[in-house]
Amino acid sequence: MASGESSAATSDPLARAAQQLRRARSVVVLTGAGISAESGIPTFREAQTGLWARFDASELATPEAFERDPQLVWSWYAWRRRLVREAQPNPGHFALTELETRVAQFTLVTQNVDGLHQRAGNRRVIEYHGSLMRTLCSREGITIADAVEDETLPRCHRCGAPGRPGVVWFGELIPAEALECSASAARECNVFMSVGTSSLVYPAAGLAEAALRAGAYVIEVNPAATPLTRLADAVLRGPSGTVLPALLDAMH
Ligand code: BV8
Repeated sequence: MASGESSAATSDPLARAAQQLRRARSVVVLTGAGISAESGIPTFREAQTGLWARFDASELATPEAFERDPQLVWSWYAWRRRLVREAQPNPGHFALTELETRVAQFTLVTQNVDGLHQRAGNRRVIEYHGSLMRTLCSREGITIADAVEDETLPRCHRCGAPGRPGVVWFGELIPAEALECSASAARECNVFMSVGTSSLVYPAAGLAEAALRAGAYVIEVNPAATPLTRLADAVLRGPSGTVLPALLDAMH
């Protein structure tokens, strides 16, 4: 039943969502940049700050941008790594760590590359778009370093090609294991919760649709509407740092 925002909810959507989570054997949570916003990390589509304000993130996060100016793209990621190092997980992250202990089969699929879910203590995290914390050879794909913050463009010790962050850029394929594990978890879950994502980027945004088709109860947590809102069974309109702890409290 698609209750979404249009129909007045017959009961409090948070209470309904908590009831579904209490009963669920299998839960999938998909997170986006919004869950890290309250940790001080700008979301992907918000205007970037400072030096990077004049750049569009979705332009920089491409193989073409790296090909054109590897130093510029490398500097952008070095800046983001410094932001992430200075950031702390927020109550929204910790609520998902708590949720993982309450659910028999819990899968956290994150589009974020900041590693904050792991720092908050979640164990089963699928990094759908890779991670800032790895540096790869741009030619061979092997890992050549960890989260280097130095602005100097690193070079592969084997072939001399420029180093690149271990993230998935637009136009690049999602790592096969992440793709398959997330898709099967979405098809098999009782509850699918989408948190802090604009639901614009595919194939990640398709996971909620796959869960819906398989009969899952879909919850959306976001202060704003997204293309998923009208399809969701429960829409929890607010910041995840407030909504998720309240949801865990309501599950008692
Ligand atoms: C693929 C890693 C097969 C890097 C990212 C043309 C050519 C090629 C591909 C395409 C094409 N047209 C379409 C595509 C497919 C493309 C795509 O979907 N494009 C979109 C823009 C239409 N997808 C791909 O390319 C994917 N690969 O399809 O391969 C293929 C290959 C070749 C050709 C065709 C197909 C790969 C996509 C991965 C890209 N990499 N990130 C990096 O981080 O630098 S995606 C990027 O967007 C971010 O990682 C982010 O995860 C993702 C989604 O953004 P969100 O997380 O949702 O963040 P956003 O800012 O958008 O929204 C924040 C939300 O939070 C908002 O809703 C806001 O309301 C909310 N919020 C704010 N505050 C809070 C909050 N919520 C809760 N609490 C708060 N306090």
